[in-house]
Amino acid sequence: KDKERPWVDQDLQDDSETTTAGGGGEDDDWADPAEEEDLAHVPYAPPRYSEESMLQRSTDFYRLMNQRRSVRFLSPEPVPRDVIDRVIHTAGTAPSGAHTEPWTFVVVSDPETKHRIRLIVEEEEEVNYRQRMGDKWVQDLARLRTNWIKEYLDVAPYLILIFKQTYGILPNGKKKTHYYNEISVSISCGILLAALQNVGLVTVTSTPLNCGPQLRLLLNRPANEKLLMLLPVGYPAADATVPDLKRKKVEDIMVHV
Ligand code: IYR
Repeated sequence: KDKERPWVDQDLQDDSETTTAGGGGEDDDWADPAEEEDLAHVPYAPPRYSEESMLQRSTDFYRLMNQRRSVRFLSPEPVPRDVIDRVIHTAGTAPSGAHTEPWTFVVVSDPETKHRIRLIVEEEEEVNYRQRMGDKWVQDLARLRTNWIKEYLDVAPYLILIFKQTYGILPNGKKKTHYYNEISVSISCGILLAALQNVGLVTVTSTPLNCGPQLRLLLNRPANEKLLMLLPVGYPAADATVPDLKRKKVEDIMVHV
């Protein structure tokens, strides 16, 4: 029987684990909280801005982020590796349940590995579009002109695969509970998207249905890691297009009580 796990968001279907797959885990595989060291608390005083400056900065950041679009046509032009490293460093500043930092960012630039990823994703996505998604879902996407052919998986200079760690493994081999790991890693993905936008790179938030286990094995990731998102990253192709979507007005997404 499932143990009670009140930190797992039922709506998110978060599958935080407290036992090994198959339910064979023993309670003594899990770390005792008493093993954690004491933690100092230190003063914190981030910068404070004038109200005028706050308004300007909030508008500047809105304008930057409002230019972000999901781009499916990428340029093969190389991107500095240091920029990718720093953008991922930034994603790792996200808050996480009990500061467990339950994320792994796998950066793929090797053309052979990118191609293997493409073959896995396209094979599954063809089944998704033809069968698993159903007519309604496929029709809802028709105007976005997406399909199972994912050229960007070969073309993009980098693929970033974001894995959530459903539990951690301490140096002594014991398991550590990763509270709210799905929403924690989702927040880090949001920060990653903002960091990419900030340097003029583009991506598309792809969530390849049914590809997680094969991609995990291809990339030699351990069983506690589950694929959450796959981001092809690069400059947009010179002839890139995007659907002419509009965003909701702030009045339509906000209620003030
Ligand atoms: N994962 C598929 C299908 C897809 C689903 C949604 I919801 C989208 O907004 C876009 C695509 C794909 O990547 O094509």
